[in-house]
Amino acid sequence: MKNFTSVKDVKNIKKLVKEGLALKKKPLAFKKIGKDKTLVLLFFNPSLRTRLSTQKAGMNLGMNVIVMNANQGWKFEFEDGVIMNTDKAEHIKEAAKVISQYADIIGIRTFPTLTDKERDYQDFILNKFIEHATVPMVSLESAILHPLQSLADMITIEEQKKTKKPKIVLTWAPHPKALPQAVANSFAEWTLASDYDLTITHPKGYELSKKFTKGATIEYNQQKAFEGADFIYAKNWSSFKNYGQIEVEDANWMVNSAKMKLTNNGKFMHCLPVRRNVVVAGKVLDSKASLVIEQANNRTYAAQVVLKRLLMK
Ligand code: SN0
Repeated sequence: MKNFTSVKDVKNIKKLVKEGLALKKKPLAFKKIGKDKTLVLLFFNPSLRTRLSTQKAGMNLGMNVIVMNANQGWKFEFEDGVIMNTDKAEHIKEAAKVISQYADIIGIRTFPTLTDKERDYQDFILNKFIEHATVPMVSLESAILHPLQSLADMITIEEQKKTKKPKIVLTWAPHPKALPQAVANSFAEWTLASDYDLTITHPKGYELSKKFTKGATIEYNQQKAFEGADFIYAKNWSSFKNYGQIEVEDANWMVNSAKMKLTNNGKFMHCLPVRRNVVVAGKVLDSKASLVIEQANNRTYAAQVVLKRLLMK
C-alpha cells in the first residue's frame, strides 16, 4: 500500500478487516513500530471521529501525531502557472513538500465544492497533495470518497453479520443541507468489493455515479428495499446528476421503527454526525439495532490497520 485513498489501494479486503479486528483485541501489540515516526493530519473541514480516532490510532502504534486545521494556515494555491497576487499565499508545490519534511505519513481531509463537479470528481486537492508530497498520504475523507469510514463499516459488518452474504441496504435520507456523495460512494464501492449483496434506495434524481455502484440493485421504493435486509445504512447525499443540488426534501424518507420492522431483524448504521428525527428517528438510534457507536469505535482500528501497513512497508 503506497497511499490509502480508496478500496483500490487494498489487495485483500477480508485480510485487512481481519487484521483490523486483531488490533481491536490488542490495540497496543504494535506499539513499537511507530516509534519516532510522525503522523501529520491536515483538516480543511470539520471533523470529530476522524480526527480523534486517527490520532488515537497513531498513538496506539507509538507515533507522534501533529494535527493542524489547514484553513488556519496560509491559504494554498493549487493551480499551476498562476500569478500569485491574490489572497493565496502558499503554493501546493512548496506546501506538500514542506509538510513531507516533518511527516512520515500525511492525512488530509478535504470536502467537495459541490459546485464544480469536474474538479471534485478528479479529487483535485487530494491528488495535488499526492502529486507533490514525498511521503504516503491517507485520505481522511476526500471530495468523493471516505475510505477510512468504509473500512470501519466493513469491520463492523464482519463483526455483526449472521450470514456470509448479508443483504445490505444503503438508503438515502432527508437532510436540511446539501451534503457530499463521498460516504455513499465509498460505502457502495467497499460493500461491492467485499462481495456483499447491496441494494441502494433513493428518490429519483439521487442516482450516484455508476463508477462506484456497478453491481448494486437500485430500488426506488424504500419500503420494498428494506424487506429482508440485514443492515440498513442511512446517509443523505446531494444530487450527482444535478450536481450538489437538493432535489426533493421528502421527510417520508426518514428511517423509523416501522421501516426497521420490515427488515430481517436488521441493524441500523450511519457514519455520524446524524441529525436525529430528520435522517433517522431517535428511537432507532437509541435501540439495540443501532451500530453507530460501534462503527465510531471501529474507526480507530480501521485507521490503525492502515497506518500499520504504511509503516511496515
Ligand atoms: C459529512 C458528509 O460527508 O456527509 C461528513 C460525514 C462523515 N457530513 C456532514 O457534513 C454533516 C453536516 C451536517 O450539518 O449535518
